[in-house]
Formats: sequence, structure tokens, C-alpha cells
Amino acid sequence: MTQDELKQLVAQAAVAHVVEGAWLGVGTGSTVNLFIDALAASGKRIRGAVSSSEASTARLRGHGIEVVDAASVDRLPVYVDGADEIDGRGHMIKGGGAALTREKIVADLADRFVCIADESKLVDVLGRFPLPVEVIPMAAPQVARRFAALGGQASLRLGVLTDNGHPILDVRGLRIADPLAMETEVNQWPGVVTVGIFARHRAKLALLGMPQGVRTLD
Ligand code: ABF
Repeated sequence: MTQDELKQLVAQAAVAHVVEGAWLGVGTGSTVNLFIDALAASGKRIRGAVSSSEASTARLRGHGIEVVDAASVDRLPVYVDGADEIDGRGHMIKGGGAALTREKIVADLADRFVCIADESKLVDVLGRFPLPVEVIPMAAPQVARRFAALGGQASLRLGVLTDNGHPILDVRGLRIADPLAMETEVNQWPGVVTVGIFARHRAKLALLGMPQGVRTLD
């Protein structure tokens, strides 16, 4: 099966985890796009969506699904989103789609993060995918130096600003053996808006597309 077919498999499977009649948190990326299309085609009614990006908002509204601001809801039963990497405990690297800040904001509202990804995203140790970090521009050189001290090589993602108007550093060469510790440490560095490690907001359920079907990690 192609990577797109594997993404389609998990996008379809995720619809079953959507709570009928409730608000739904929706992430960003190509796998989530397939999920949005599958949800719309399923006819499953939700109260509306809280979106993590302008791109997902446009796709949801294109299907006639109401989208409200995160500030309008207190809690979300479920948040569905993709990942760039996920380990066996549901810790993720996210942000390849430049939506990491709003993804983490919406994930923070959710009782259950359901990650949908193709098998290529499953790793033993996070870090092969360059770690995205949304930063305030004036802090970028110092944040890069701090990552260099950890063995990472940070580079500015050229031509990209997030929906919040900030640049992203992508950090290569890290081996993130303790995702929670690194997320906690980097969060404290002045000028870091969001680090793309989702350990505090790890996936409670991961649906992974495999040639033999959908593998569930929970
Ligand atoms: C998004 O999912 C981002 O955090 C991550 O980059 C992306 C993965 O994209 P795709 O589903 O296209 O592989 O939430």
C-alpha cells in the first residue's frame, strides 16, 4: 500500500472515535485532511470543530462543518491530529506543518488525543525528524546556541511564518531519549513560543496505518 493509502486507512478509522454531537478538536496536515473528508462523508454529526490552523479551518468550512475559536469551548472530548514522529508511548514530534502552537493549544483542551499516522512515523526514539521550534525572532540565535550545546543543529525554516506570525527553527541531530524532560527544559528558554515535542500532551490513542491494517497503540 502507498503512504497515501495508509493515511486514508487511519483517517477512516478515526471517524469511529469522534463523539456524536460534541465539539471536536481538529489538527493539521495531509492525514488530517483525509480525516476531515472522511468525517464529512460519514454523515456523523458533530456540534462543530475547534481547528489548529487556517488550512484545516478552510477545509472544515468547505464541508459545511462549523468552526469556532478555541476560546469558545471549555473542554473537547477528542482531538484528532497527525504527527511527524511518534514513539511507542505516544510521545510525538509535531510541527512539520508549522501548526505546532495552535495544535498544542487545542490538544490542551482535549480529554483524548487520537493520533493518526502512517507506519513511517513510528520510531523507537524521537529525533530523526528535525525538531520544529516556534520562536520570537530576536531569540533565534540564542535558542540555536542552546540546542548546539545539546548536540543539535538549528536552522531557520526559510519562507515560513506560522499562523501566529513567528518563524520556526528546525533542529537536526537530536536523540530525544526523554521527551518530557526535553520539552520541559526547552519550554523555559526565553523566546521559545512552542517546542514541537508533544510529551505532556502525548497521544492517548494512536492509529497507525500498516499494510496489514490499522495498528492501535494505547
Ligand atoms: C501535523 O501533522 C503536524 O504537527 C505534523 O507536521 C503533521 C504531519 O503531517 P502529515 O499528516 O501530512 O504527515 O499535526
